[in-house]
Amino acid sequence: MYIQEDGLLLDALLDKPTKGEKQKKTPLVLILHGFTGYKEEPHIEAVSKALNDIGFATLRADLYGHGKSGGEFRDHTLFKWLTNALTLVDYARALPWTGDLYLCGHSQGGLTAMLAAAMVRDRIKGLIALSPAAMIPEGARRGELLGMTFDPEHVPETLKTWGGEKTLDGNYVRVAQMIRVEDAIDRYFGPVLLVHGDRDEAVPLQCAIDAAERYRNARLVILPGADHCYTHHLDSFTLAVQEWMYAVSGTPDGE
Ligand code: FER
Repeated sequence: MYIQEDGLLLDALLDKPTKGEKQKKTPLVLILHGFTGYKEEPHIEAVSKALNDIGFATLRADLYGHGKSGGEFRDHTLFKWLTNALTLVDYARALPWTGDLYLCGHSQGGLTAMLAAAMVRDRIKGLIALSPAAMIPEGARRGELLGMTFDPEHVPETLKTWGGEKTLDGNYVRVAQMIRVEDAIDRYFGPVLLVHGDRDEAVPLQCAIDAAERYRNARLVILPGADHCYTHHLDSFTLAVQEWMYAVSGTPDGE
């Protein structure tokens, strides 16, 4: 299924709960993948299924320049991902059967969800930030991204991703330099779950610790031994999400 944003096609998957069709309205969680990620990654599929299993519908989409959606990887920016998130929120809200809406994102998608939550705070019931890459804006201002350094006052035309396999336009950096994560955190008052592995090789655990401290109503779950995508810890990861969802939403499947 494709969701249109102006001329852009976003390839999306909408999954209904495996049980809990009793109630009139079904709560829905929008799930955003990370940098170079896509909606069928194991940890994205795992959290989607875990939510479906306890009565939540999920909407996953490949974001600009990723997966099977439109746009080139090199041209993606956090601004573009943010407008994608707003489009997806509007799409979910317009479905006739949707009840409460939640935002969930992993890494750069987690940062995007944090920014979007501040913008649609009146429209969502909760925020789940998974290994959120909240250091990207400050890294862009300092000239430290993707394991390399550059002059932040003279942003390079292009940057290479870690292995050098992908090219990213300098506009990615210029956009990231404009974003203030603290402002987004301060503008969101609702409940937040942060999940982060203490063996994350891509995003420092400190990102989740700092965010959890600054949010008014946050719970932080640190997964011992887990890497950036919870490779060998998918069960403890999804259990943490389910437990928080039960606590925040009551029991959508009526149990
Ligand atoms: C970086 C570290 C991590 C970075 C991006 C990420 C653009 C994002 C990771 C992810 O979304 O999984 O330096 O620079």
